[in-house]
Amino acid sequence: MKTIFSPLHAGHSGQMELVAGEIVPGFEMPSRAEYVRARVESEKLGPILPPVEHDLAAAKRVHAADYIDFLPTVWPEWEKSGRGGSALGYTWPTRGLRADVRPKTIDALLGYYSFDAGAPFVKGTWDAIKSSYDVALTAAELVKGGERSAFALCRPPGHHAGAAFMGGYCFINNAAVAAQWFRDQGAKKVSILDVDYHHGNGTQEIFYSRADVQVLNLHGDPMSEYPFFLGHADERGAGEGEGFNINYPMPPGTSWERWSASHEDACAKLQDYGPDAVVVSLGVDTFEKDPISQFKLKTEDYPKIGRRIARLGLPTLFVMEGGYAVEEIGINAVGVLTGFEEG
Ligand code: SP5
Ligand code: ZN
Repeated sequence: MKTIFSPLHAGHSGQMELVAGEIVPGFEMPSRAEYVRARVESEKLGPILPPVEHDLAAAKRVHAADYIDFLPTVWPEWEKSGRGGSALGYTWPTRGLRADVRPKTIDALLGYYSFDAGAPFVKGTWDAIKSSYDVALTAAELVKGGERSAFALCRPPGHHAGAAFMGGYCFINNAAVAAQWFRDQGAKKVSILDVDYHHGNGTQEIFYSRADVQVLNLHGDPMSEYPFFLGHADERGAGEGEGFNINYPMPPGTSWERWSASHEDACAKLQDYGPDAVVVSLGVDTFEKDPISQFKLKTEDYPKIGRRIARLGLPTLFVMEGGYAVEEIGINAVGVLTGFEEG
């Protein structure tokens, strides 16, 4: 399996985040991608190739054009206003406030285009976002070109980013971009299988009213887990999309037995749907030692995930999402991929 990777991810570093009432260095750090890249090499998964640059048209197929155009302006505007640190909003247009009027200042716009304070910008953030997008599209092109699978080693991740908002370490929804790109290239149906510990609220929002992209999400129950306000089992899609969004919220402490039963059910529903391609939102923050998560998957479980996905027998694009136990992130993520290759 080929891996697409860009060193430009590393410019997105040193950003701060709010955890338990304190501002701390972000869990979503450059070493994550470097550990995965190193493991791809040491396991000899296959060649590691740079991305091809793309314009932003494919991003605007799933995101609002004004949102995408805003992203490269964030850091220059932040600097112009005399700040350093991390560019973050602090006011959001929640219930009772107006989201239909686009404000003008950088602080207001950061709030307008986000759902939390979890997607900070620093100087190199836009270049990292753009490289992550290019990584996803370049890997998707390999699959479209006839490869059985490809690995988009994206950083920053994407599945919390919605049509017009960032959050949860995510800016452009790489998996959603790739799924839409497959559709635009002639795939009739695409499935997104999101195995990240957190609910992929952005992916769900983007495809919620559509029957041509099935979205299956396995995650910590939002009653007690981030992102809290989406991801319940009764969210099944709307209108034509009714029945094509499927959520598997699971309680804290979930281990392989329960998780794999949900995964089995998701894979059966995916197979019934019969897509032309599968996009896997590959987070490994389900790991027992993950510092921000509550599931109990073990290193030995990850190859089993890959083997099960391989049994679907479909062209498969793996897109890197979360995973914060940095020492093990490479072992676990590449474990899924080597399991897939064996399966
Ligand atoms: C892509 C992805 O995995 N995004 C996850 C964003 C999670 N943001 C919320 C982090 C909350 C951290 N709570 C820490 C509790 C530590 N005991
Ligand atoms: Zn996650």
